[in-house]
Amino acid sequence: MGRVRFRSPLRGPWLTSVFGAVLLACLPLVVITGLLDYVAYGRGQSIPGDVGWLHLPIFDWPARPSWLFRLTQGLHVGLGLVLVPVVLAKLWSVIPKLFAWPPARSLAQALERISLLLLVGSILFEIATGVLNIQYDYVFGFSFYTGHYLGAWVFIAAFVTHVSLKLPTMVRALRSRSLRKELATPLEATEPEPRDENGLVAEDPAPPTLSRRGLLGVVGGGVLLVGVLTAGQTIGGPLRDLAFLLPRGREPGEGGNRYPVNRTAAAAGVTGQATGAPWRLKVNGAKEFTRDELLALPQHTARLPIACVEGWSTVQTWTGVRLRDLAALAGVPDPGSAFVASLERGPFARATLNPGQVTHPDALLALRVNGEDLSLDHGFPARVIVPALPGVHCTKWVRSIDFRSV
Ligand SMILES: Nc1nc2c(c(=O)[nH]1)N[C@H]1C(S)=C(S)[C@@H](COP(=O)(O)O)O[C@H]1N2
Ligand SMILES: [Mo]
Repeated sequence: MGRVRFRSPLRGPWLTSVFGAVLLACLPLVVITGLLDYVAYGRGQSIPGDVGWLHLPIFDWPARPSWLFRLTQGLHVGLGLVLVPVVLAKLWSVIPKLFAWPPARSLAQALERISLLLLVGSILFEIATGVLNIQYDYVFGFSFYTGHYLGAWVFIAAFVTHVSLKLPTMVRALRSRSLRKELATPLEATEPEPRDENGLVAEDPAPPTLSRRGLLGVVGGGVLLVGVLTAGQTIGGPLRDLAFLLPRGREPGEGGNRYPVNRTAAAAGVTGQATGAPWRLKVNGAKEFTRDELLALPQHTARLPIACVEGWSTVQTWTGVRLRDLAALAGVPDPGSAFVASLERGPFARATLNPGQVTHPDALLALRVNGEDLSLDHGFPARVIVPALPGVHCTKWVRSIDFRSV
C-alpha cells in the first residue's frame, strides 16, 4: 500500500495554530481544576485510590465558600466537554503528521514523535474515561479515579513538552494570516496556505468544499452544541432534560426530593427494612440514636450544593443535626475528624471529614430536605451534607459516625 495522502486544502500551520491557541488557553484550566478536585477528595479515603508518590501536596480542602467544589468540578467537566470538538478538529488538522514516514530522521525528531503519541493517546484516554464515567457506572477494569489521574500526569508531561517545542511555530503561524480576514473569506476565495517545512499543507490540495471560516464555524457550533447539552447538568430546570450526559442525574424524586439521584437505594442494595424502625445511628461506638431522637435534637437548616464528580450539581435546602453538636453529645467537644460509614457496602460507603468540614456550622447529618423527610433514594434515614464537600463523600444511609478530637 502506498502512502496515505491527505488532500484537504484547509490544512496548514495557521489553522492548526488557531485550534492550538484555543487549547493552550483552556486546557490548563481543565487540568488545574481536575487536580484541585483530586485534592478536594482528600487522602486516605477509599475514593480516590492510592496513587503512590504521584499524590499532590495535600492541603485540607476548605468548607468555605460552599460552592467551591461545585465551581472546580463544574469547570473541569464542563470545559473538558465543550473542548472536545476543538481537540478533534486539532487532531484532524495534524493528521498527516501522525502518518509521516519514516517515523524519525533524528533523535530529536524521534523524541518529538514519542511525546506526540503520548499527547494524543493521553488526551483521548482522558476524554474517553471522563465521558464514560459520566455516562455509566464502573465500566472500567480499573478505578476511574486512579486511571484518570495517572492519565492526567501523562498528559501534563506531554503537553508541557509539546508546548515548549511548538510555541514559536504557533506564534509565527498565527501571525501569518489575519483571523478577521479569514472570517471574511468565502469558499470561492479559499486558497491553501503556502507550503512550508511543517508538512501540514497538502502537496496536491483538492479544491475546497468548505471555507476556513466555514470550518471554524462548524467547530464553534460543535462547542456551542455540547455547551447547551451540558449546561443543564449544573443549571437544572428544563435544561436538565437536554443534558444528554446525565443518565443518573435526571429527577426521579417527588416533591422536596425532586432532584438528581446519583445511585438509587436499589442499586446500592439498601432496603426499607434496614432503614426502618430498628435503624439506629451509632456515634463513637457508644451512643445510639433513633431517628426520632435525632429529630428531637436542635435542628439546623442550610442551603447547600451537592456537586458530583460525574459533572452534575444541584442546590437544595437541608435540615438536620449539626455534626459538631453530635460530636459534643458523644463527648468530643473539639472534633478534628469524622469517619462516616453507610449501611451499604461498596466504594461510596465510607468517608473521612477534615476539621473544617466537621466543625462548619452548616455541616449536617441531614434528616430532611426542602421541608420533607429524605426519600430512601436520597439517603433516608440520614445523610451527610457539608459545604464544599465532594458529592461522593456526602454519605447516604449513614449507619455510624466516629468523631476524633484534634
Ligand atoms: N452510601 C452512599 N452514599 C452516597 C452515594 C452512594 O452510592 N452510596 N453516592 C454519592 C455520590 S457519588 C453523590 S454525587 C451523592 C449524590 O446524592 P443524591 O443521590 O442524594 O443526589 O451521594 C453520595 N453518597
Ligand atoms: Mo457523585
